[in-house]
Amino acid sequence: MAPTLYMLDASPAVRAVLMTAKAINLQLNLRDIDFFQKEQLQPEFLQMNPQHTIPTLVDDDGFVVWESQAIMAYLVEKYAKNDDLYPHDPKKRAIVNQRMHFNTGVAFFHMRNIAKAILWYYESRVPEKERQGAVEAYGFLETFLDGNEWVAGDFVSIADYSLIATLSTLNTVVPIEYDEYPNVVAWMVRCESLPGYPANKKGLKAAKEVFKIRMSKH
Ligand SMILES: N[C@@H](CCC(=O)N[C@@H](CS)C(=O)NCC(=O)O)C(=O)O
Repeated sequence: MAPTLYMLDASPAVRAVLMTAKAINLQLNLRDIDFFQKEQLQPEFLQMNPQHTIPTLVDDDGFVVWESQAIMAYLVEKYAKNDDLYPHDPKKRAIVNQRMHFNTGVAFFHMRNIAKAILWYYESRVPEKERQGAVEAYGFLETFLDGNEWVAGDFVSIADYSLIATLSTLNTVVPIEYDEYPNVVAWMVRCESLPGYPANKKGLKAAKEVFKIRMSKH
């Protein structure tokens, strides 16, 4: 039986997992979580993941793991035909991990705060502090991509899938200008041709719509 992914495809963290699964040709059993009904706070969900976040993965033997990048690493280790997306080479893996920690601690951190402000607290615009944080993240990524096609160097990794899920979503609320971040914009275009990228499209469109609707209501 396929692993089950608890999800909502507007979530960048979920889309990063969906792209990884597509890239390794892994079929997932998808289970939508209804945030409006606070399904993630129901006892059955909390029993699985007390941190009540999506994505959460349950493998066919009942093994549970959450945090998108932990899920992606697990899926590649267990189901991919090779280690291309998450190399075992210690130095390559260290850089992939660093980029993913950058996603969690910097880029996604601001994305989540912006989403919270607009979707949960009905703010009409991106809070200035978070906008500045997003712009700072773009600047860091611009330097990581100097002389590199992909975020961890000359190979596509799960860090690309994590970061493109976050950056493509951030871009809908804090636009990324080519003049200022040419490496980032060129990388984002390159990502669109990755085998997993189609799995980003539907949820990204949904996220963009929901931000637009909420921000125009003021
Ligand atoms: N660092 C986590 C972030 C997950 C996360 O923040 N998920 C949000 C949706 S994008 C969520 O589940 N929010 C509901 C909640 O916290 O109750 C990951 O990469 O999986």
